[in-house]
Amino acid sequence: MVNRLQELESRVRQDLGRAGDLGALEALQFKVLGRKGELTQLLRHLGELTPEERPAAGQEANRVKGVLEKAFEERRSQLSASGSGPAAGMIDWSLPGRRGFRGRRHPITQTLDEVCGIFSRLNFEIVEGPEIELDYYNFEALNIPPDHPARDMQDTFYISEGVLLRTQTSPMQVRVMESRKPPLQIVSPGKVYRRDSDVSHSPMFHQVEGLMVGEGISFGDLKGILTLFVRRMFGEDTPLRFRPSFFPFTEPSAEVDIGCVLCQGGGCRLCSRTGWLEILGSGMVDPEVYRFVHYDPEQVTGFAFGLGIERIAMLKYGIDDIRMFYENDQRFLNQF
Ligand code: 2NL
Repeated sequence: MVNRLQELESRVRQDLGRAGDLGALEALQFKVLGRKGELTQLLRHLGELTPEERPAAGQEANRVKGVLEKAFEERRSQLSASGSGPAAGMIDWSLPGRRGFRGRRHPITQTLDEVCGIFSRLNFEIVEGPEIELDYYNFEALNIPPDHPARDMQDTFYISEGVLLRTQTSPMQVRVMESRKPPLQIVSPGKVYRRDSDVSHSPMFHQVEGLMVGEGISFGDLKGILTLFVRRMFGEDTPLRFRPSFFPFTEPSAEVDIGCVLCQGGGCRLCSRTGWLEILGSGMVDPEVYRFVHYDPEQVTGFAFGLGIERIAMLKYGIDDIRMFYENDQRFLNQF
């Protein structure tokens, strides 16, 4: 037994010298000192020895185990120091590296930036303002009467008496008119809030409103600017129409429809068989609104418009549930 232990010791010492990297060293250590290794196998036979032989063999086994463990440690630090890196031989340098991944803008942000970009290139200035607004700027100055359904607790998030989450971005435009003299050419993008929730309505959504005020601004200017916008946003050949409508803050008012993106005007479920899709509301600013900001309606005229970004993005990308935008599912977001 003592002989076999010493044979093992000298053979392993030779093998140690030949182990050229940490991987080989690890394998050798496992083969010799592992749970089913050679030394362990030898020790199994200790029990078969006579009581006289046993102490010497046991002592020798402990010695060999100790010196081999030390020898493995020494060889390990030798190999680590001479290799290239802290775990030389343990790293497979041929493995491909991890790919860095690049983030992207949310589809709503992309659409918002695209809309603002179009108006920006038409000389509109981008203005942003508070999401918590006064009833005065959100409703009163926009000629929305106290008994108007939009003012109902059912439709608006009130914070306290006279303070609310804005339901449109027009209050910022009122603030700008209040603080500057005409002419004015602005768009105000941002988040707005309404108590509404289904596949096409979310309690928070994004809006862009625009306003152009000055001497001699006409309905023709409204039609020209909005036609340019629709063509740049949806394509040069997009059919569009101006349809009479009503808003408390504009007179006359018009909604803009584009030919249905799904059926090209044939009639389908998306366009309720009309062949048309409403994409924005607009009109000539009501003289009542000018009273609140001390503009003279005899001197200046102008037009305004408002559009919902989620709706535009849904039509542009063919998305049928608004909630997809807010779930942050990577499989959805990575498509944009
Ligand atoms: C819609 C309709 C609209 C306006 C917004 C506006 C702003 C001022 C004065 C007058 Cl300061 N009007 N904004 C005008 C017409 C329509 O939005 O359907 N929005 C989603």
